[in-house]
Amino acid sequence: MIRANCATFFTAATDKQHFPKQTLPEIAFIGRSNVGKSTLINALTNTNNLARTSRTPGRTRQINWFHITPNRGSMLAFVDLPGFGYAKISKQERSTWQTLVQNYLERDIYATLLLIDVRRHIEIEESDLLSWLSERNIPIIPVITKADKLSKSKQKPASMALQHQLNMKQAPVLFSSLSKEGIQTLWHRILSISKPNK
Ligand SMILES: Nc1nc2c(ncn2[C@@H]2O[C@H](COP(=O)(O)OP(=O)(O)OP(=O)(O)O)[C@@H](O)[C@H]2O)c(=O)[nH]1
Ligand SMILES: [Mg+2]
Repeated sequence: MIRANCATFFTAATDKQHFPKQTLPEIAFIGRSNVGKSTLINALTNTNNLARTSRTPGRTRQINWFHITPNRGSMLAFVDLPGFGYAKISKQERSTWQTLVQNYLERDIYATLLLIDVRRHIEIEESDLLSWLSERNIPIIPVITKADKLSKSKQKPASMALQHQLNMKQAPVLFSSLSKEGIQTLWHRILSISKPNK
């Protein structure tokens, strides 16, 4: 079984000046507000509150870096990004968010986990991100979150529909924080990321 032997908060930033120097391969958790990014970081590291989660969308307003030592492979950084698509914020806040995330996406990101709620599909924000990441050859692992919100019989069709939309060879990973399904599959996918030649 793959797990994190050690997982600690490293630093947070609300602007580019405070981004840490890149010392570890960074795995970025990206997705709509409230999709479950912080929850997934906690599930992968088997913690309850390493990353702060909330029922209120727009909880994570900064970028948070966590240092992770898996029991296999070398150290990684998990990077929890603030979510996009949250309607109830001011124009000012939205533009601050956009600048922050755009600046982050300029970094040398090792890989991304793109999270999509099982009840939704790819919208403009996700497809913009997908183009940005694939142009830069940044590997993307799609994750379907909140699998428990759909019955077992509806999960597979939802996953296939999303895979089709994404136009990817590998199926997205189905994750539920209640059942914890998907955690081992995700760890395997993270640790076996092969980087395309740049
Ligand atoms: N039922 C169910 N609820 C989940 C699951 N994952 C997350 N949630 C809930 O969804 C809400 C949002 O989770 P977060 O992890 O805070 O979401 P986030 O993507 O980090 O949100 P922002 O920081 O606002 O961008 C919380 O109430 C979680 O408990 C899941 O797999 N199943
Ligand atoms: Mg969050």
